[in-house]
Amino acid sequence: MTLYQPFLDYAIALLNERLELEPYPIPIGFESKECTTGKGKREQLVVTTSHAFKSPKLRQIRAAHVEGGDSLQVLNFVIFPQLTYDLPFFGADLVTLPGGHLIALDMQPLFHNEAYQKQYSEPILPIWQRYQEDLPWGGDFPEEAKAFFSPAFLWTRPQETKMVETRVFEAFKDYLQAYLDFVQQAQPITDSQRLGEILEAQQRYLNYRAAKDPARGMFTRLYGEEWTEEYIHGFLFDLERSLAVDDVN
Ligand code: DBV
Repeated sequence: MTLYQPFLDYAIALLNERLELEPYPIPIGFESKECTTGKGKREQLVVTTSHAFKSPKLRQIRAAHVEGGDSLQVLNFVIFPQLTYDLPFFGADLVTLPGGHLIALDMQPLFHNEAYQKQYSEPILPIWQRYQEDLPWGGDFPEEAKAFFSPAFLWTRPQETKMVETRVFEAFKDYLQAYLDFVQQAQPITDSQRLGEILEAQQRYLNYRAAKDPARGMFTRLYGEEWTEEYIHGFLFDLERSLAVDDVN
């Protein structure tokens, strides 16, 4: 069973349809990584594949897809806009572990002021509202992570896999389409103070995600510390590295 493959297929097809998509480099050795866990009857192959694209307004569109049987399925899908747009990040963390499903879906804001919320959260609230009955608030959430989410943050722990295949999939489609509407409308920022604020907000977000990546433990157990740290800093959250390269060139 690969629960999140239809999500990934849908996302790539929609991005291709709506954007001028180009490939984004995936470091050698990170396109696909496998290992086996467990012994005897419990032996299980775990495959992690990476997918990455860019478009004129989006610096990096990337997905990490972990497939390890019924009790380990993960799709972490994030879009990082170019630093010349004030667009939010598109963030999807779709996680299935032995303990159940955990779903995070949001347009993660750069700023928390009223004007920003009006532009990038309010239009999403009706979508968020449509899913509250079937996908209610998932409880327990790291306090320090709250700064990185919007009022339209969909955070839920569905009991049934069927709910993931139906309502979560619909919510994912709605959020991604709404995000691409924002992208379509976005105009480049030229004010140098505003550009500075955008860079700072992107760095704050990226540094937090790289430092606190909830998948660090899982990846370290599966593939070792060296591979995991390189995956996090060299691919999943690569803004610092890509800025450093720009400085040299
Ligand atoms: N999460 C990632 C990446 C993943 C990933 C890059 C490639 O950011 C997977 C994989 N998320 C993943 C896994 C778990 C979670 C959990 C494997 C389970 C960890 C475990 O239980 O061992 C939203 N994801 C979570 C949790 C949250 C999020 C709140 C619960 C864990 C916890 O309580 O800390 N997504 C996560 C988050 C941000 C985000 C904190 C912050 C900006 O975008």
